[in-house]
Amino acid sequence: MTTGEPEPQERRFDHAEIEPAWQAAWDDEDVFRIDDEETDPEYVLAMFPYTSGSLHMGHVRNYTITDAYARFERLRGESVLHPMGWDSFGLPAENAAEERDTNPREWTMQCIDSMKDQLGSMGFGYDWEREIATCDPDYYQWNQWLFQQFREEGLVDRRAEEINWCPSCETVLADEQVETPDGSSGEGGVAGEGICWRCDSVVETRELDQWVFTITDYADELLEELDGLDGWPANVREMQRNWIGRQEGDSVEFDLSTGDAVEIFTTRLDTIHGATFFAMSPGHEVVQRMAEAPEEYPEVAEYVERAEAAGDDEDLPETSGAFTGEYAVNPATGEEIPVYVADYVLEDVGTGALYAVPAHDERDHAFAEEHDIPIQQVVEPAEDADASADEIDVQEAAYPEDGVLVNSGEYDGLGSAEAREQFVDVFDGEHRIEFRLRDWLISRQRYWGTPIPMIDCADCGYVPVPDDDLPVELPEFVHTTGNPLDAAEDWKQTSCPECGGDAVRETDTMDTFVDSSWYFLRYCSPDLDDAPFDSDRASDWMPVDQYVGGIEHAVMHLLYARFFTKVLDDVDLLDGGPGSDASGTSSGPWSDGVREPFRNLTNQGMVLGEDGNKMSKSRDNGVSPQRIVDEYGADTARLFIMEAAQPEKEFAWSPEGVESANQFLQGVYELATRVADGDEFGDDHGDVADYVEREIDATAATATEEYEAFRFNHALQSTRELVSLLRRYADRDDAASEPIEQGIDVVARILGPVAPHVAEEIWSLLDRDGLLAEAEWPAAEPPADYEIAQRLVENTREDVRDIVDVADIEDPQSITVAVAPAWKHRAIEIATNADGDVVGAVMSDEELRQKGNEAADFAKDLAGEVEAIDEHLSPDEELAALDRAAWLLRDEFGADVEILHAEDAADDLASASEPGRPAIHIEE
Ligand code: ANZ
Ligand code: ZN
Repeated sequence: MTTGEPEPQERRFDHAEIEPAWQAAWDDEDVFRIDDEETDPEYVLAMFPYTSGSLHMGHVRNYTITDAYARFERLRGESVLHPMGWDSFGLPAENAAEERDTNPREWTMQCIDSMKDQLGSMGFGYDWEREIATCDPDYYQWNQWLFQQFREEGLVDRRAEEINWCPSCETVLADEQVETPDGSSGEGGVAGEGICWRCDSVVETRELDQWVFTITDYADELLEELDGLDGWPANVREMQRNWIGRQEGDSVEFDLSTGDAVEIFTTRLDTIHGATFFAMSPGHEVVQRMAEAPEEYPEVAEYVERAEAAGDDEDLPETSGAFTGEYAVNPATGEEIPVYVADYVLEDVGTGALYAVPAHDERDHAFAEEHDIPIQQVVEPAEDADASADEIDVQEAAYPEDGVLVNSGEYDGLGSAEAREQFVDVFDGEHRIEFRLRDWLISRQRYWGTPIPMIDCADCGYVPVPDDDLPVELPEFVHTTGNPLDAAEDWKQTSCPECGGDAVRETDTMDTFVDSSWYFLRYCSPDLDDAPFDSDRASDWMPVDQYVGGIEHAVMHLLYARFFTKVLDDVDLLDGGPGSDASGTSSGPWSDGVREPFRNLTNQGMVLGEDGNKMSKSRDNGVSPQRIVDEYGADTARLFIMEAAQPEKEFAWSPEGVESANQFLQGVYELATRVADGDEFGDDHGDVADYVEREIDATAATATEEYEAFRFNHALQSTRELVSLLRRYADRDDAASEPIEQGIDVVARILGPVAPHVAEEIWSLLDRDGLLAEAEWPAAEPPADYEIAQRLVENTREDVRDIVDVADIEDPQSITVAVAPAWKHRAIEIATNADGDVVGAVMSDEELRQKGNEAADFAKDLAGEVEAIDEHLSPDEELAALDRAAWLLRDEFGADVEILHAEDAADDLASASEPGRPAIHIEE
């Protein structure tokens, strides 16, 4: 059988040859193009890349996932929208332009060219007709137009905002662009200490007039509709929930000895009798006024100065603060309590002022201990609480739970919740819902972004640029230390659209998160020149069915995109979702129209370096995708990545893993060439062939299920198992070509989404019609009784191994396997249906009673384990399953194998057999 076999060399594929060839073939056939007329295609989207110039492994992983899924859906007959574009505005382009003496546009365009090549060489299939770049005026004019829509809708504001200022980038940073020195983001923003996400400089605060989108108008809906996003990871929803940070509480006024009435916000109005001090943030206006009178308030002035400088050179401890010398009257007790300025009171949370109850709040407790302030308990555990009243010592630690009021005068004995409800009225307060979410500050004092389309006129104030004058295009780039738009004098000077007088253009550009908040809509109609997108088509094609990208976008990008989608619905650019659906949310967010952009979300895990650390330049543990493609080909890289872990999990790069992926693909290819050569195999279709064919069907079924669930690695694992079975089978003397060809055909189609070039190559070796990329997914019915038969075979093989082991058999000559007699099957049937008296039920059967003691003993055994009895096959089915698998035993032990019905076996063997557990006899 091995005569005339070609040299192994010739049976390997050359990735450098086949990959570009198949990429060109897909292109020629427009495989990835989707027609505008298509209705509701499967929308598969990867977060578009920032145009840095080179793809890293994180990109490759992200895009392999969506490409594999898109190809899978296409094979299943879906029309699939899988577009790609460029998040191409942003500061790095400006920095690069400075360093390289070029301009941001040129640099960005070069980056796009090169990244597009790299994506192409990975074999990713996009509809390039739909390519967009956010730095293209055809794109960003719609940012400007949408800005005007938002303004007319009352969602744009210009106000003095305390901002994070990076002195080295000379730009405002969003809170999320300010990182804590340990690398986490979103915590170092205004009033915290933090460093710039790009350059690591220490961030300062400044006050500046800024443009904002009032996203807080949508806070409630953004929060509520998270519940309906059940295709999103729970942790992302939780992060959004925390970011929005809804708090329900009350505000109450306290009179201060300064003469001010200061409003506080509390979620625990029930504890008001226990307030032992009052605290305000360093930025609170009353405190600021004190700080401006250092002769009167020297400690306040000094502390405020320290707090404002904090982060520059020193960090303030959590419990830092200063006594103001003033007192506040507690409206509940009439008592005077000392007023402090304290850093733990945040300026932009609530009202920036609070009454503190050290007995029931941990931060207040820590502060009270530090400053020797009394601690007064006013809540004790309710009777049904986990803790009992005498276990609680509030001098030691705060008791923060709800409970029953004590030391609260006439209100003693009242429950916390009732107390809160009554106290709002009693203390003339107001019930309030507060959000942590701030309005979205979109102003950036940088060049490489969308110019905000406003004109500043001395007489008319800020006037919008009329739609007809859009886009406001960026002027030529100039090298300067500050904002290049400020230096572009000719561009800046313009006339007022209202009065015609001299006026200047706004020189702020938009946060690039604006660009990415609606790009998924532009893909629906990328060339439209009279609207940002075709509303009908977008309403039909949206939401994105599968959105895949990094967890670093879990909060801002996803929240902003959700906000945009809701506003676009409200201004009738999209066609109503649940928010405009009178029947409310009971029908879920997807029932009708589009008010949420992303139905299913996957955050791919990190690709770590070989050393298990995050890949980074400084660690020098990065692996360049280009190098892997050059050495092994895109398919190998893609397969390795998809086999390494489920999409959400991180994994470490492994050269052995890459090697193994490559060998696997070469092995499949080699087997395919043997089938294609045609003369090697016979056509004798025996039991073994049946076994192989069942495995092929089972693998197709598993792959379908696992691909659907985004567990590509599981699908690939069973494909590997099938391939090794096919190879073992192919090496047998009695191998028939049909099952092998069928197996390779199915393997090619399962591998198609992940290793598309090799799969095409095999497809053409098998002489199939057309491109695999446009073929059909294999039928995925698992064979009848597959799992139970499989379990029987596995258990039997395991038992044989045990016997060989225990009996110390060196060279087994024959193995006899006897399946249980029909009567035992019958007994089990009766036993599982009996209620209560198992032995009675079994023995009342005429046929079984004739078996006498043997049946009685078996029935007794059954009685003890009737609950644990597994589903099992009939004797004939058991025999057939074992017959099909007999060759596995034969191969493994080099022995003759005989599978018998109990009725045909020796007595002792027959009586030892049980359904699901055949008896085994081994001869040496
Ligand atoms: C009195 C009180 C008593 C509070 C008590 C709590 C427990 P969480 O922790 O999410 O429930 N707060 C109000 N404004 C603040 C600000 N600007 N900076 C920092 N903390 C502020 O948050 C609600 C509580 O945070 C509020 O309820 C307030 O303290 C504090 F036993 O008021 B509480
Ligand atoms: Zn004017």
